[in-house]
Amino acid sequence: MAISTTVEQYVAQHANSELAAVFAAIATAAVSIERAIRLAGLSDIYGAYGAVNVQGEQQQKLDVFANDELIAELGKVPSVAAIVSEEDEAPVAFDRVDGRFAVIFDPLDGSSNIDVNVNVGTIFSIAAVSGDVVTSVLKPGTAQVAAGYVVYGPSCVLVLTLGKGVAAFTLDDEGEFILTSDNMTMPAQGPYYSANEANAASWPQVYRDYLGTLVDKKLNGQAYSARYIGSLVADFHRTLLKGGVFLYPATEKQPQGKLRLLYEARPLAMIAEQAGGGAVNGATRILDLPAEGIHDRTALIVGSKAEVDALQSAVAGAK
Ligand code: AHM
Ligand code: MG
Repeated sequence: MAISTTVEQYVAQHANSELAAVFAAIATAAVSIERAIRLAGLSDIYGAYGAVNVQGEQQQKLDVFANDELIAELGKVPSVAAIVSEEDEAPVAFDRVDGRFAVIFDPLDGSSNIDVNVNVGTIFSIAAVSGDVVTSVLKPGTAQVAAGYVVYGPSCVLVLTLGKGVAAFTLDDEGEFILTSDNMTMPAQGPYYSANEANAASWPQVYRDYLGTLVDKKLNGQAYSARYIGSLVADFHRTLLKGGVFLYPATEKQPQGKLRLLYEARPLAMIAEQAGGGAVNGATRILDLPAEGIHDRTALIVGSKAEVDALQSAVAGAK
């Protein structure tokens, strides 16, 4: 029988034991979150928590549960200096001499799908901390030490990059994430585009033209189908495996874009690039974008190289 590798073992082999402990904590929290989601209908954990988070959004009970689990597990790891969460206005800093990482996360992404038994996820980025926590986590995405996500779906899968390729782990019946794909690569082009087309009338014109190009098979003759789940992790995971492009451009209502730079766009951009794809905000590579605040938003176009490059050229040409 083949010997199975857990996520903690993989990170210890490919990086170091301090980072492995951080991933072990994320995996432990993910096991609890996965169980709470899977059994949600049998407990009183669906629905609104009754509070509004820093984004002005209604927190769901499962959002709060996921956030608490991650903070509790990461709080036990000596090398974690601080955490930054979508659900908390300010970083939570742990006063530790050994603290050298900040873990930045969206504890449960896909709010609109939480109550309807559709895939949701946890997205995270790990940054090195030296000195001030906020200054450390605002550094461009190229400075990320590692990034990953967990998709809670028919299978529960954790995908990560340590800056050298992308690997996936599947949750087994014993509560361990076991390596199931090493060296994942994103197809170079097609066959899906993924966007909330209800917003198309308020996108910049160049995005409407770009989508027309895809629909008319004018990008290397490739035929496209539409796929949009409305959970970023699930839409990204499909794009990683099958290829194509996910786009959430700026809208009139959200001129900065909707998705969050630090804990949605940056980690997924790092994974996309490590898998051979790309991620831009339109004209600029996501990983090069500066951040002003921990909850900054951005437009996000992420996916296969052919589609992302074509979009970036179209935006540059439209200026
Ligand atoms: P959330 O962090 O409140 O869940 O919002 C982010 C989600 C993403 O998962 C998804 O890509 C996007 O919002 C969907 O937005 P929309 O419903 O506007 O299409
Ligand atoms: Mg989110």
